[in-house]
Amino acid sequence: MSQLVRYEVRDRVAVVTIDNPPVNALSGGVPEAISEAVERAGQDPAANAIVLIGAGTTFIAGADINIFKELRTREQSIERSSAIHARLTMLEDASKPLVAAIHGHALGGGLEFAMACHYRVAVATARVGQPEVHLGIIPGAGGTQRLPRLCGPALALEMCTDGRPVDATRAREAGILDAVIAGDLLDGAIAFATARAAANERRRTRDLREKIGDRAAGIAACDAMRAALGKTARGARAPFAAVEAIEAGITLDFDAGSRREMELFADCVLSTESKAMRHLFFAEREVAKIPDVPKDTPSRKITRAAIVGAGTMGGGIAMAYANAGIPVLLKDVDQATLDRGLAIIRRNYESTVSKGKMTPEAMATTLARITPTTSYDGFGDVDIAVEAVFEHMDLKKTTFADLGRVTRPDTILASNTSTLDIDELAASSGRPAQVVGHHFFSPANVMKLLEIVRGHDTSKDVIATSLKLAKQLNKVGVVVGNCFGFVANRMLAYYMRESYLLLEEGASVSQIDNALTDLGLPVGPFGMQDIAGIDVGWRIRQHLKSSGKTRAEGPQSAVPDRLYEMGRYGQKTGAGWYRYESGSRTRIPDPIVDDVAAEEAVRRGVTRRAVSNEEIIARIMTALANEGARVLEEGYAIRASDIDVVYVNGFGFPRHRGGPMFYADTVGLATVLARVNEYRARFGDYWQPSPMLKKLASEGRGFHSDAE
Ligand code: T1G
Repeated sequence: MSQLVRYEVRDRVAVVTIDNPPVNALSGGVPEAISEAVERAGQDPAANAIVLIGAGTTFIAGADINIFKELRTREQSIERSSAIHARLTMLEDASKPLVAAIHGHALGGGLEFAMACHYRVAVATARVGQPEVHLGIIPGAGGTQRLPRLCGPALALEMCTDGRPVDATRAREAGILDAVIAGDLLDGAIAFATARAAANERRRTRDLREKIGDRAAGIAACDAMRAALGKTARGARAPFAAVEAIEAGITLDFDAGSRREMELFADCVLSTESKAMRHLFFAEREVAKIPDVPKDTPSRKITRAAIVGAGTMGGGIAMAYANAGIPVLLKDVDQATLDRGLAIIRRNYESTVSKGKMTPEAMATTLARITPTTSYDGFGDVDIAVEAVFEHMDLKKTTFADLGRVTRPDTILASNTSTLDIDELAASSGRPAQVVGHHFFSPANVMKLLEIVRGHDTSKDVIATSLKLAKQLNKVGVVVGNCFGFVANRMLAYYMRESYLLLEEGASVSQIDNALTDLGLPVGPFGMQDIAGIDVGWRIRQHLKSSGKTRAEGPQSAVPDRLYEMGRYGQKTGAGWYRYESGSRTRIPDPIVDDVAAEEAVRRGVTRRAVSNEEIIARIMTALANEGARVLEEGYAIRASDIDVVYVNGFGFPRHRGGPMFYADTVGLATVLARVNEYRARFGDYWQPSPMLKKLASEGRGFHSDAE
């Protein structure tokens, strides 16, 4: 018997334990060893029943995602799926009651193995799910056929299209689980299995059809889900494939439905969409690995925090801490400013409660964790103090000098600056080793990204603590270097430069935004700036101008500054790149902006022309990739995949495109380089190919050379 699966008989029940740390993935050899053990139990006179259980922290977290890169052809994928389907059918045909005992997670292939068992029991903290769409695939081992047989089409459609796991209570109520075990899981499972054996009961999931119910109603549920996905999937294909497979389970028999699932799975697993999303799965785990900050670097526990600045960002950050259960002081200069900030926080929670995503009790408890103050009293007791005042260097330096004075010597001092020099702030605190950038993205209580900006003297334990804190705040922490705009905003400047120039050349605001939303972004460059505020960008440009710098080389379009001078700051002033009816966030194209763009084109001697959506995407994505290559070669990002994680979690870059660097690989770096050179010839020398881009293109490699 392989080391990956253990076999023993306890109380006349064969216990088959999967032991493939860290998450009992169905890596090579595991499915085979499970079948062998179940077969052995079938012939073992000492056993009346069988329990399948996971060692360590979880049941089975699914197929080993690494294996998918071995799949090259549709036929190969279907052949592999057929083998796993046959294996699960064999389990289902076991001659003795087979019970899956679930703790931690039963995800993807893990839940599929459990559903091929005759019964499923779990501890109350267990979660079960089909998260395959997060990898750009669908369940490939019968999940789309067995799940609706256990819980009905509606929940199966929900679970297979949003990929979120459900908790044990809901799974029990829905019929996915047969029992929730209060005490020891294995003892409970053995007792459950023994009772089934005594009653000579075995139930094959594939034989069940009752829960599938009325065929027409099932098809209608599929159509309704397709309609809903039309609004939410933003171009991803896998959720639609999951609906199609479930529909096959409703309209066809088990074998035909399974066949359809295998075909749809094969199409998905070979797609660029799936490669992009699998890339991100591992990329979001790689970000926590910092070459010179080993996993065992001591980190501190963050139990109390303080935020300076109760504006949009400060308020959102305070909510992120309070949501994570961490009491937080929220300071601002005077009561009126504080009250304005608190009112926004309260409104945000009330809106969450009104959507049924939070109970009024939870809102009260969470709000109580936020203590407003106009003084530094209590700052001596906090483990971290976050500065979130106006993006103005002198104001921030004063704040850091204060924080260096009022907090404990070991308190971490973090700045939410989105562009300014962390080392300059660190110097003013008097203890640079404790200073780090924690750049949140607006709205800070929602956006997943936390850019952890490492200063020259930031200590390793502050970095290790920041990474752990990011997880505690339910964020994805990415460690980046200290250059102007760090990674996210430094590259964004090129994204915006090309957007402004394309506007002057003849594209419209909505054409450019629609081209990016068609690619899968939640909002285009202009819609995004209207949310963040045109005044924020203006202030950063003024700061740079004061030191003779610009955010990106090349022509600086005056259009955004002119909108600022016209008082058009975006949603907050009812007009920006778009105009907005009072109280509405619906973007209405405004010809005034096109007029300003046309005037600036004349002023810069630009001939306006029709611009295609293809050119818009090519220019913007090429600018992002080229600047991303510079960020990498200058060492401000550790890996290209870190940049992808930054853009996916900070700006909603579509996951099914993998991020700007992965996207560039799918275009091909030779093409990206050719485009840089084409634009240099057409627009000017400010288009300079990065040496890394040239090198990789000449070697026929990608930014993720180890990628599939
Ligand atoms: N395959 C390979 N490696 C995996 C893995 C998997 N399924 N799941 C986790 N790992 C690695 C991960 O990269 C990390 O490695 C370590 O385990 C710990 O993970 C046939 C086709 C279970 C909720 O999508 O959601 O089944 O960085 O940091 O926070 O139809 O892991 O340490 O080197 O995430 O405690 C479907 C994926 C597969 C679940 C635990 N299953 N995993 O979270 O740990 S497709 C999934 C998770 C499939 C079938 C289909 C989470 C977790 P390293 P971690 P965690």
